[in-house]
Amino acid sequence: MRKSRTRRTLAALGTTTAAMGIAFSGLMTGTAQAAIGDCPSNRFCLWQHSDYSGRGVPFTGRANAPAGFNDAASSVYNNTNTTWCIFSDANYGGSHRTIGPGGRSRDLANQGFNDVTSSARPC
Ligand SMILES: [Ca+2]
Repeated sequence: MRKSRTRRTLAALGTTTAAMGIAFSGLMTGTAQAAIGDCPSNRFCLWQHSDYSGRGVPFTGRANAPAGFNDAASSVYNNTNTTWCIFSDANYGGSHRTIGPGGRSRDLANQGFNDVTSSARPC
């Protein structure tokens, strides 16, 4: 029950921010209980900590990391049908890692990319 209410909240946030033209669709809520299932369909999601925990940020399109989230991502789930890349620098610069459709990493340290991501986009 609690989870479905959270999903509706996320959907509402996504609609609001999309109308403003922001590429990431609002912050996922319930940070203490964040989970991979909180990543909405057709979103590319980053989390502050490993195992899809801590603050989560769902992207709808290319964007730099939002305020307070630069060099913070420790896990990732690509809940889209498109390959995405995460970059070590803003504006899709520096080194990158590729996450295929449906791909995930529960700990970006395994890819040598913990607390590194500064931007993300389909690639
Ligand atoms: Ca982190």
